[in-house]
Amino acid sequence: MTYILHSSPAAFGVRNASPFSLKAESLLRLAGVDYQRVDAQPVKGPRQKLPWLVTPDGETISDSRNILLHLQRAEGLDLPLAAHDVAVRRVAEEHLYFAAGYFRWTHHPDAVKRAFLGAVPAPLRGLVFGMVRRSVLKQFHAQGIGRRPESEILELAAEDLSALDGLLGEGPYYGGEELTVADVVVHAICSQLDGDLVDPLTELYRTFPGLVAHQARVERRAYPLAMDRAVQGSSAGRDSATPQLAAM
Ligand SMILES: N[C@@H](CCC(=O)N[C@@H](CS)C(=O)NCC(=O)O)C(=O)O
Repeated sequence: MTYILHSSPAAFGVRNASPFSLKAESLLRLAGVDYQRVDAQPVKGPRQKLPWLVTPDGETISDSRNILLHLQRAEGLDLPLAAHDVAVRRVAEEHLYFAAGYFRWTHHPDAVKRAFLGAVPAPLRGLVFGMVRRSVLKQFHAQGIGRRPESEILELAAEDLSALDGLLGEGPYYGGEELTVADVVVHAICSQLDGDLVDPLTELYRTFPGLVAHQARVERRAYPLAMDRAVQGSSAGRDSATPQLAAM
């Protein structure tokens, strides 16, 4: 009776290199259910996006929000909404996410290719990656972030981070003493900012010590075992070797 999470691999010092997949994985951990991770390509998913989840009954659930709803309904996941939960999630997932993606895909295409398309045979890899990258850059253009100079993207990201930091306040969580959905979402995005491939954003992110501490706090809640936290290069596990986690 195991869930199968189709998601990104661990890469760039992040346990799961897609924030939406990392969010889904944290939710599975917090729900306390058994799951296996499978590295997958978005194009194979029902909505051509990662993540998707196959339940022990064989039901396929796309979208991290639907995964949340399923775990709340079917597994009794007890994760309330913070007062400004939706606002926090939208800033993180519908804006800051694109800024992080922009730097990753424009500054580090070779590393992205290795991480996401390592399983594609070498002669085809460049071709496939070219197609995928063009489609991703088109999304950045359509969303708007891809039309801005980098200085402006950084200004907007600073606004996002400042808003997330302000709403967190003294914390320790967005729900005060209570862990909420917003915490899991912010952790998932900030873990990507803390990774290796979004350089100017990483520097910016680290000027928000409240968010950095929050990321580590949520990491400890969702991945409490020392071995769980050992992801090379991430602030959560800098002192440990890279483990093989789930299906990473
Ligand atoms: N709303 C979706 C967003 C999922 C999403 O954007 N996933 C990205 C990876 S982080 C993806 O699969 N992108 C591939 C593409 O757009 O082609 C969710 O919450 O699961």
